Amino acid sequence: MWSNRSQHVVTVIQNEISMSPNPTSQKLPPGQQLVAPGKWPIIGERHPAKSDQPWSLEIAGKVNQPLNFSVDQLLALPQSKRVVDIHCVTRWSMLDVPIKGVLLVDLLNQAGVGDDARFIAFQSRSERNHSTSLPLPVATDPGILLALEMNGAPITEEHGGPIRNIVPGRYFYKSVKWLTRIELLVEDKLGYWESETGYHNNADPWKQERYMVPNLDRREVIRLLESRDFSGRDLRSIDASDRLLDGLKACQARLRDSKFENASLVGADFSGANLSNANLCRANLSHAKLVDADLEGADLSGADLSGADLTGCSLIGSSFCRPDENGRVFDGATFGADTVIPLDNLAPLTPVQFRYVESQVHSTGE
Ligand SMILES: Nc1nc2c(c(=O)[nH]1)N[C@H]1C(S)=C(S)[C@@H](COP(=O)(O)O)O[C@H]1N2
Ligand SMILES: [Mo]
Repeated sequence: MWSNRSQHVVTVIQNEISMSPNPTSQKLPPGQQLVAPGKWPIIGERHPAKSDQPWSLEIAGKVNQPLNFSVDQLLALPQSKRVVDIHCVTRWSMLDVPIKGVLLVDLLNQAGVGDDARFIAFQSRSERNHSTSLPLPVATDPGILLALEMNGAPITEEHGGPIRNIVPGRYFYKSVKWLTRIELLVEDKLGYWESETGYHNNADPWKQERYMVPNLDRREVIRLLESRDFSGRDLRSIDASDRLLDGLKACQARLRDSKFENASLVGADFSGANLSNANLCRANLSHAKLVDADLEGADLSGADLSGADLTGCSLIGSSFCRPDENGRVFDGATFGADTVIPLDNLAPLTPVQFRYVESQVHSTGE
């Protein structure tokens, strides 16, 4: 009896706590500050590209039925309202901004998302063809609106009118102004800020995913990307997924816990680098030098290793394929006749991994 009662009391208290509005401090991600009321900065591009054509929004790519809408047609669709918090990577935030527009999922359902679509790109009608992208599961969150109104009025041109996508829970660079094209993709296509400036491709403000390298500032990241020289540097936990880094110099670089998923690293030099626990899935490492690299716990499933040199690298717990429960393997790395991987190096692999690599090296190499 008594214990039941006290449980009941506890439940009520918890409900009260969760239903009271979040205090500002709880809604402000780390490292962010509120803008003064009514002061909404303009960041990045200030105007759309000049055009004689009336505005249109296209849904294209991996869809069953490509679609095209005029602004009037979008306004005639059911409109949804949301109240969102906006967090810019340059550390300002605005809380409780009312927005109104069309639900992205409504348009996607109308177009029919193709079975092979995994990413979605949002493209602006702007001079530099500004764009950004998201994994499809993030984008189909019902919270994502294609906004036509903010703060109770049509979006002004400088803030992205007539229409911009608003992605709650990500830094504001995932919300493009002057949205004109939505493309469903099989492979991710890095957006403008992500590829030019090294902004993080996931952009979660609660994890402070600002730049691809934690603890480097914007200028340092730009310089790093331009130089393509990571040699000797401590770039632990860098996220360089999907990036074009052919010919990268990364001798002796400290790249523990890094992500190079799907990155293009043709001819890259990782000699002596620490790549322990790195994610190199589906990376193009053809003709890369991995001599004496530490690849312990690294995942190279689906990587292209043709012509790569793995002499002397440490492979404790490394993966070159994914086994399922039945011992079958998929997502195997590719090896070429010219891949150099001495059998001695393979000893620390698990039996499944060892068998996979050995079979590949023997079937292709002499
Ligand atoms: N077309 C376009 N969209 C863009 C940008 C841009 O430069 N061009 N900048 C992004 C960034 S970094 C931010 S913070 C917001 C800024 O939107 P605002 O100018 O309306 O505040 O737009 C995002 N969308
Ligand atoms: Mo931003």
